[in-house]
Amino acid sequence: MRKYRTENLRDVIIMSQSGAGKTSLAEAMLFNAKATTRLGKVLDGNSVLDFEPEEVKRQSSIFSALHNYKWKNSGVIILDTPGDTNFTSEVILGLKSADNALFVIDAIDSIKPYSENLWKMATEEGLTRTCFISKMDRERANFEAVLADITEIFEIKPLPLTLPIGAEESFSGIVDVLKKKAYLCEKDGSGTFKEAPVPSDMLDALEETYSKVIEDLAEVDDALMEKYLEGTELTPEELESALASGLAKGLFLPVFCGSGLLNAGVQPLMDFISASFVSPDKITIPVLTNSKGETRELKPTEEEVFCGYVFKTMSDPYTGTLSVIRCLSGTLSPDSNIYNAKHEVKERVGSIITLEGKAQKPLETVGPGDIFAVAKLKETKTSDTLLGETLNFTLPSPAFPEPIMNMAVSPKTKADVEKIMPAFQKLMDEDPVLKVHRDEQTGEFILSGLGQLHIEIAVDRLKRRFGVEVELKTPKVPYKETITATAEVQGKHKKQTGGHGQFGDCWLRVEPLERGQGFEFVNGIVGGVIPRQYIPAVEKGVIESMQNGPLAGNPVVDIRVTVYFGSYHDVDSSEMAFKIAGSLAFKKAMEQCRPILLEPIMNIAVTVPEECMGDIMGDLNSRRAKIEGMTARGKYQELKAQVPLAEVLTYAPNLTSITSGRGTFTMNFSHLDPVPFNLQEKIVEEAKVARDGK
Ligand SMILES: Nc1nc2c(ncn2[C@@H]2O[C@H](COP(=O)(O)OP(=O)(O)OP(=O)(O)O)[C@@H](O)[C@H]2O)c(=O)[nH]1
Ligand SMILES: [Mg+2]
Repeated sequence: MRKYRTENLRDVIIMSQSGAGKTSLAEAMLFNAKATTRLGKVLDGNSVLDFEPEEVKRQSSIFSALHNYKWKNSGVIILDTPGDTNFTSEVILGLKSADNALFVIDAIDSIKPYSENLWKMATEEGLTRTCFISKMDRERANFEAVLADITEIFEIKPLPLTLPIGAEESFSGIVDVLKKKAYLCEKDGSGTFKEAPVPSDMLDALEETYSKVIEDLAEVDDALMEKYLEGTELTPEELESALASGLAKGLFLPVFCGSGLLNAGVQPLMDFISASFVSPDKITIPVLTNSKGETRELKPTEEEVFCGYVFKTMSDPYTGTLSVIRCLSGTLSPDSNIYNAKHEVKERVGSIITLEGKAQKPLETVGPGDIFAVAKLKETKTSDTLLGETLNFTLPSPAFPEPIMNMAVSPKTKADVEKIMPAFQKLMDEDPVLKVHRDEQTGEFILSGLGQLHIEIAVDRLKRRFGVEVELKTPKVPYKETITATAEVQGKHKKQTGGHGQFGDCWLRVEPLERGQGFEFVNGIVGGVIPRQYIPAVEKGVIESMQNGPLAGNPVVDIRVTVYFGSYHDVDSSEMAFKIAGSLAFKKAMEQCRPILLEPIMNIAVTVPEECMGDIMGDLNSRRAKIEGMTARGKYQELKAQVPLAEVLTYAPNLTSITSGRGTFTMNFSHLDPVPFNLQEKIVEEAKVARDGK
């Protein structure tokens, strides 16, 4: 038996910028439906949705969290998502689990840039969209201003279905526009309300809104429009069906209002979710494809082959790894086999559980629209497609943003060094945007994420979940060294006191090459003054010394080394002796070749709203950037520049603050350039201090 039938299910993702009141609203919905026994509060740390220690500490969501409730014959599964830009991947993946998006916009801050981005994502994903304007009880709450922003920024007609009675301190309830009734709400969080006459000062506004809403609803359907134009009243059934159909087509944005914290104005939204949100049997499942480019279409029915999408992976300290899955078609029961179409392996399903915040409860059978978790799948990762038959067809995977913030992480103890890579692997399984690699030159582990907070949270989890402690540092710049003059020098290694001696003697010419040419070794020996078998040893000596340049210990590049003269000893010469001679000669030559430091120059492309362009240019100029050009992209401008890596190691938080989160950038390596002399002196000095300190 399934918990809810497909047509009665509603899968809802709650999304918007941070702090708008998503979790508080979700808590109120759960409480009203008696899915929880008390109204959880984010600030009190007792929200069932913000249950992870990192979330309690920050009083804000970091991970998407699931719960469900029953309301008027329908089962509603909600996914509360974090509104911080650092945790965008939770939303990108969450969008794959839901059919309906609930935007929570607060009546003070209205629509910030990140909500605008999220709006685009939900629209592209084809979810229905509804809005709840929260915090009507707070100072400076302005319902009308949010409606205006919806029209302008979301570019959709708002359809206010409830209006607030009063605002700020005097907020006392809501008016249901279609029913033309007022409800006064208790402010004790209990969710109780009583019907009251519509306040006289709201009658005009109500009539005006009512006519607009009816007109917008009539536009959904030609037959309705005809009736409306004839002046015939539309029946409640007609209005309800027009609401559902207009919502599904995205013709308008139904708007509710109230306070999540006070649990006021929430029930009309819950009624609407049950009555009008799209159920999982009405959706079109994205077309599945295989490696040959063949396609397969599935229907969202129980009779269809099972198809599930893994939109979340959690490592639970008790259950182990949990794969959280949205069922799109077919059914699945405990103790069965499924096929991972991405990795082409069979997986064994043990028990099937539902997640209610952090609580887990067993489920019998799951079908279309159900969201459930399965423990200990061996090969399954986030974004995989699971099928009921051995078929290699997969659902499209979403694109994730590239991580742009890099930090060096150094393990605190030796034990931590060994645990670090497996622990990172688990973190990356949970969050597909996080990346870790080891920089070959500097030897540092580099952790990359979307911003400072993303990385800090990953490090917190590394410690709490896997007991690995690390320190965060700004990554080192992988400088290189090269030369600007030619030198010819001798390197002689001679130890001939008693017994078998050592003798190697070579003359090297060391010359600069063009940028990017790397390293060339030339054998210019004539007449066998150094026997052929010792030449590779000389080269080896040079290459070894090149790893540790004379200025700051960086690799030396763009040089040609010619061995053109030398001498040997019949008995005492050896490969080792010539290697040492080669190394000695090279080091001596470097002193005479006027070495310089080279730094990586990056291509950077920054996309920002037009009005931020001046600040962005000014900032980049102060970072020694060379601006290359600008192109318009809608309301945004893309600026291309070349900038030294040293200046943009921590560019991400800076860009976020200049553009209030609306800017994005990408960056890749372009070439090496000499470091300006004054900076070179500083870097050389710092390297010397670091070397002497060791
Ligand atoms: N007065 C008032 N405060 C609210 C309301 N809703 C939320 N808050 C407060 O606003 C803050 C943020 O609320 P959350 O529910 O955590 O917001 P969120 O959208 O889940 O935020 P993120 O998880 O960071 O994306 C908390 O301090 C809440 O107590 C409301 O309707 N009225
Ligand atoms: Mg939250």
